[in-house]
Amino acid sequence: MDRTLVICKPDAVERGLVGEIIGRFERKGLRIVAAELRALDRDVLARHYAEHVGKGFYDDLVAFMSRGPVLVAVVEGPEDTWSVVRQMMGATNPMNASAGTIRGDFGTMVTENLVHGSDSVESARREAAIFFPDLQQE
Ligand code: IDP
Ligand code: MG
Repeated sequence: MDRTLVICKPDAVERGLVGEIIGRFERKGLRIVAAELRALDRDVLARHYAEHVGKGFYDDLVAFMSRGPVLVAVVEGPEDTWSVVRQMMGATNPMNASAGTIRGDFGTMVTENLVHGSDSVESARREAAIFFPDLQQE
């Protein structure tokens, strides 16, 4: 089994799309093993988005990600579940994301792109430990 971190971003919560997004993963056959609605502050975002600290879009990203609650979840499935989730999310810029993906179906803005998914097995482990440090290893 493999686990990955998913965040339904503030725009998804504001627009009432959390059920739609999580429902897609469930209907695919993935399982939710942890989930909580949370407010993310600068410090936790700096840990989560460590690779992006200092980039041109970073301040906008933090402002967006902290403007309202997010749904943080750990999703479990077969090998390379992180990759399946990324395919279902679509390209980072929703204007380039294929129809049938979450970003392709619901988004138009690169910052407000609805959903986060870990980009590797290592990222998934690192990110899940930030948000759910007490979650038992699979
Ligand atoms: P990802 O979420 O598809 O993995 P990353 O490159 O890791 O994309 O970027 C993290 C997040 O930062 C994106 O989901 C998006 O919200 C935001 N972002 C990335 N690139 C840009 C940009 O060029 N302008 C504005 N926001 C961006
Ligand atoms: Mg990323």
